Amino acid sequence: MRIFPLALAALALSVPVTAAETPARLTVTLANFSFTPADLHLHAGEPVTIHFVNEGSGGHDFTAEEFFAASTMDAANRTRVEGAKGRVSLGKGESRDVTLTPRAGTYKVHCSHFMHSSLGMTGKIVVD
Ligand SMILES: [Cu+2]
Repeated sequence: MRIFPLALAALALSVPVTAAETPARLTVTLANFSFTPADLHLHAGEPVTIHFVNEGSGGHDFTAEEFFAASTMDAANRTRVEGAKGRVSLGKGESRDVTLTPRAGTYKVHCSHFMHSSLGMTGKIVVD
């Protein structure tokens, strides 16, 4: 019966990983005055959930009109990015998840609050 634990281990390894069907998940932190990470690298056609969290002392947003317009998402997620505005607005301490499927391209990101982009709230998204 010494082979039995090995057989069990082999069985465990062969079980399909169901997590592959759930979207990849990443976090973008908004702060005074930065996005972390500032540059996102996503895979075209692969669903992803982006968890936006505002750790700043006031409101910030993640504005990427072209990125959100080019991405595929359902109506609920489209609402979370304020439709055509393509923006995730968060008050101090707020967070929001957006699930979408990105399209290939390079997109600019900024915070639309007055002066925030000049203070460092810019970034980019590369999808390939
Ligand atoms: Cu800001």
